[in-house]
Amino acid sequence: MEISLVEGDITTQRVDAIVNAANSSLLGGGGVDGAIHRRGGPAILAECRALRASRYGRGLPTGQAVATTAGNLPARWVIHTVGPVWSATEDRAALLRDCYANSLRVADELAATTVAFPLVSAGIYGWPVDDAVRQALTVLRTAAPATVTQARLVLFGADTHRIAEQVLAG
Ligand code: AR6
Repeated sequence: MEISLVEGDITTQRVDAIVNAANSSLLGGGGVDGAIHRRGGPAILAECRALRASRYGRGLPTGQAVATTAGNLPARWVIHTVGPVWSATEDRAALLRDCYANSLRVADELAATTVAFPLVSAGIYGWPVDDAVRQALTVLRTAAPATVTQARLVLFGADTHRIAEQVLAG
């Protein structure tokens, strides 16, 4: 799988699936989640509500992923995942890696070939940007998905993009 880093807004990416850094409620929020629902329109929220009324009555657990339509976005699907909140005292990195691994698994189930990821947990959930990039790359570099051939990590803002490039370069 080819991995690329781009600076930009995930809602404008022309890929099969974009990943949303959601919360367990699946009912929207700020950051990437807010932007996706705003630009994608009400069809996304309608499918999220249906998921809450069926498979995910208690919400989507941290580390898991589920797909909906992408509504009016250029992508075909939104894959919602829930990152862990950063903790200085507890190592939650395995849950953060689960977000990437499970999102890729869902993308494969959809037969997607191109997927764009935001830097899950690195905004409102407080994860340090450099380590968030490291965890993302750890999964993306070792993954061997069936249909996904391109993974794009979309970094919001020049500073975040620069840090990600440094981590990628090792
Ligand atoms: N495109 C790409 N990246 C973005 C965009 C965008 N349009 N907007 C923000 N980012 P966050 P989290 C970056 O806060 O930390 C929501 O309320 C941002 O700069 O979106 O997982 C949810 O409902 C940061 O680098 O997600 C949850 O309650 C990264 O995306 C909670 O926030 C992730 O920041 C999830 O927090």
